[in-house]
Amino acid sequence: MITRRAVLPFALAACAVVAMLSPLHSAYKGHADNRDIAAVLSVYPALKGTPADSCAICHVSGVVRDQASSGGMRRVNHCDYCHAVFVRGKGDIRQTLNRFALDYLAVGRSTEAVRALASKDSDADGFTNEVELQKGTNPGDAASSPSVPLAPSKTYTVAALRGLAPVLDLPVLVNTTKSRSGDSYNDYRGNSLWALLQAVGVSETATSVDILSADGYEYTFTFDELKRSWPQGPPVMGLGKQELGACGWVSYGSPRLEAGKPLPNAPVMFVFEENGKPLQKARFDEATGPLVGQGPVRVIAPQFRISPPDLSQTADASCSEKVAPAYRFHEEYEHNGGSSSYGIVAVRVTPLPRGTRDVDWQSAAVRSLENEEIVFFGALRASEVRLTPPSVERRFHGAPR
Ligand code: HEC
Ligand code: HEC
Ligand SMILES: [Ca+2]
Ligand SMILES: [Ca+2]
Repeated sequence: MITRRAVLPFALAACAVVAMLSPLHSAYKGHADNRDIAAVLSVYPALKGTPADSCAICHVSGVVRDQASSGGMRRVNHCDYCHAVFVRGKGDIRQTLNRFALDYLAVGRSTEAVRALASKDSDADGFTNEVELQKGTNPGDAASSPSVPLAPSKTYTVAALRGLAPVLDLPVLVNTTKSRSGDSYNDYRGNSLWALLQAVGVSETATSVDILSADGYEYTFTFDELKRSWPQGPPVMGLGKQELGACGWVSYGSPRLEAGKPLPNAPVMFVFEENGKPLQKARFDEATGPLVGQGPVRVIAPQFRISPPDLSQTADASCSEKVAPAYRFHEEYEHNGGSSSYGIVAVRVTPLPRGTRDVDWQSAAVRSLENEEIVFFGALRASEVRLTPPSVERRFHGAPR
């Protein structure tokens, strides 16, 4: 599984320059090569931090095979779609391209290509590519255009959100692939995401959610995954710095760990406190680009398949020799660091109601972090608005504007 913390060094260097100019939300920066985003932004610099500044204007989301979900298929966001089809599936990258991207490829995949396509209507929805980029709709998807109404949305302050469902307090193992912060057993206070979605009011047609972070990271959970409380294994003690010195990679922040005793079952949670301390509010680090801090709300998703902590994928061979084989890096272990995303600003409940499109959560991302707000949009039940407690701050845009 892919984890996020590890940003490639050259991506870092490139981000530093951009971030100093403009510490805004922008296309996710975990990849070595962002030349296509750069081409779009060099023609439209004012669109930095808007929906045009995303891999999604060219790479599609879709449905992929997944034995674990009911029906054997799952709907995934554009990030996971490419990782499933192109990275893990070793398929053709062109399967991930929409009609705008195919035109862009055909005319040379360059800044010139973006210019040349300005007055073309690649997806034949009646709006030119340039108008769509400027209005924040997708130039490669006919279902997204300025004439399509926004999906229903409700905005909550984090404080109000917490009050919508019982607060849980659970120790969870977070196993990362190659994060510098290692693996951890911490106590988390938060709400079951499924309980929150019930309180927000999701429609019967909804099957999954995309969790959207301020830095453009997207992660999809199916409702089947959210409904469950997942069994966890007993903690594996003795893998910290105390015992293994520089090779130690596991932190034991929870005071409730007992060797041999399984951790309690846990659902996927929206979390606001770790080991008794509120999460530090995420912000964009002007020097490096990526988000610093995880709050005010992050996801903690327990492992869906129990596996013990394992060394980082990039750990030194000398460290591997010091630990039992079961705790050396195992590709096949579940690394739930990638599903436990943070700096959350929006939740897309999918599939969107027919004839509606994404709200612009990107342009609002920095403000959402500052104001501690989260917008839920997509397959929401309009009738639920009246049922929401009066303390809850909300807006509802269901109708065409
Ligand atoms: C303006 C359109 C556009 C945008 C924006 C865009 N891509 Fe692409 N991408 C393409 C095209 C076109 C290809 C080439 C496909 C081919 O080689 O046939 C491609 C190819 C790729 C490949 C395959 C390797 C390669 O470079 O050919 C990866 C990986 C990729 N894109 C990731 C991303 C990511 C991640 C983002 C967002 C940070 C992104 N792309 C944004 C159009 C785009
Ligand atoms: C069109 C293909 C494509 C899209 C879209 C795409 N990725 Fe990737 N992703 C890749 C490929 C290829 C790799 C492995 C090589 C690399 O890091 O460039 C990768 C690797 C990663 C990694 C691991 C980096 C590391 O150092 O191990 C993360 C994290 C990641 N992607 C997150 C995302 C997120 C978040 C999005 C959406 C905002 C996204 N990706 C969209 C193709 C894609
Ligand atoms: Ca169009
Ligand atoms: Ca369109």
